[in-house]
Amino acid sequence: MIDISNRNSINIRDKKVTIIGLGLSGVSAAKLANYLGARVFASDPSSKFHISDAALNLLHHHISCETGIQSDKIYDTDLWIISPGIPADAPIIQKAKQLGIPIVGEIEFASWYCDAPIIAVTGSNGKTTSVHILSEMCQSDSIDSLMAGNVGIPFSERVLKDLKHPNPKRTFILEISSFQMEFVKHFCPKIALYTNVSPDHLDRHGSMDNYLKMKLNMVKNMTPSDHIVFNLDDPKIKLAIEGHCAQLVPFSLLNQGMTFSMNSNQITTLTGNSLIDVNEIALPGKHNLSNMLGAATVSHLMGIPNEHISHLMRTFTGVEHRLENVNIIKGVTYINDSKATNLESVIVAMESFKNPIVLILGGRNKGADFRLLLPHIKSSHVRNIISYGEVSEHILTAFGDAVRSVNVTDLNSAVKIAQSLAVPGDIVLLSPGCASFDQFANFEERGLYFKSLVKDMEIA
Ligand code: UMA
Ligand code: ADP
Repeated sequence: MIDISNRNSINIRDKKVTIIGLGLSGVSAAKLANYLGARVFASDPSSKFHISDAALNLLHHHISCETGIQSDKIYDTDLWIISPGIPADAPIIQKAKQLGIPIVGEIEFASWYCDAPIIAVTGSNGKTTSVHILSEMCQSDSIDSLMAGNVGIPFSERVLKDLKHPNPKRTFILEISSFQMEFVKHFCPKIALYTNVSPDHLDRHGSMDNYLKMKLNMVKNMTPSDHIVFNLDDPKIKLAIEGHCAQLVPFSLLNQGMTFSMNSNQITTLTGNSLIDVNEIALPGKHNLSNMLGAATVSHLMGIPNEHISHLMRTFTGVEHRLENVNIIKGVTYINDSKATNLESVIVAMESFKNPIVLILGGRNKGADFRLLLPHIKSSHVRNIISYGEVSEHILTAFGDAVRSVNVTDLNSAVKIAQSLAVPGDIVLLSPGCASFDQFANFEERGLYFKSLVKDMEIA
């Protein structure tokens, strides 16, 4: 077995390394391990086309693979690198543990070969938006920032590129999910950013405590010279990081005395000067204002000038599938918020609009209690709810007679009903509050399908 107890002396050359899962993370980790001289074997029980295709790709790099089965060859190894989709309680992991095989996640593995500073962003919502803002905000003459991680670009892929073509200005901006922090040993960002924590992925982690524990693994190796930037308005985060040895730097929409504070319509600096008028910020919603403050606080720590921070706030218009304005048809505005896969993001979406909303919820439930939406539905401008997919019956039961709701089988029918219910001035909001996997490969496919349905309306 490889001794991974000391990061600086880990050596995988000529060692047997098994990659579990041949998705994005697995393929990139396999290529990185192969480049570093390990004898790599990759395994994925799926025989889906993209997995066979990934295996072919690896075979071109002389990396051996198996797909469609998972043989005992996976246990003949010195190290396991696992993909984030594989839960820690999977039987194969239990067996590997019994055999004493060291197991690390893909982010942990890649971090062994990265000496560039890492800014790691996590939270239940706002991660992707924040890493996109940060990767632009933190560009300067001396910093070449690059995003990776849960945002869809494996960290291993980026690290391998930098090993081949070193860049002394590199800073990594990593989006980190709770899944990616299940097998962490040495991973240590220079700055960690916590956006918020609300119940999510409870089907995977079992309880809120476990979910939070995974989120905290991200900072477990940080020292007093590192910084944790956190949302002071989120009591769970505040409590969870209290007493951590790293320097704690809060941001807040509600409290004064922050690096950047809210003063009526202005964001002001510590010295009381105005950074920007809130009305000049391009992204809608209070939640995005919070994301901006978090990113600005991190950027300040990185030495980015205030003029550059405020410029970014003025010009950053958002990320696809997050409150994305698709089109206005016959006076009705269609919004694609397909990335809203938990209730917290549905709540902020509902609260971002002042016009009547026809809300489309649906997909695969991740263990959420939809009754928690009721007070927010009442206090926002939601007029109708259409639910579709696997969760639709569950939603109908949860809401009872409390709101006007209809349930249908699929998104196509949901959009048709929404179109018939909406009148000029209304907003049709796809903010599903669930995973997409019952009817789509991922939230992107769901969002693109929604946009194609809206496009068809333009033509009709
Ligand atoms: N697999 C097994 N055994 C299992 C489960 C899965 O072998 O028990 C195999 C599957 O057959 C599949 C492969 O593992 O072929 C897929 O691996 P994966 O699910 O870990 O997915 P990747 O393609 O490696 O993508 C992962 C992240 N996916 C997940 O965490 C589920 C991507 O985040 C991330 O962008 C990518 O790594 C690069 O870092 C996606 C995501 O949905 C966007 N994340 C969740 C979220 O944001 O809510 C956490
Ligand atoms: P993540 O990567 O954490 O899923 P995204 O930036 O992709 O976060 O946004 C996902 C969903 O959450 C979108 O619907 C978005 O409108 C909403 N959202 C973004 N930032 C926040 C926040 N700070 N608090 C609550 N919801 C948010």
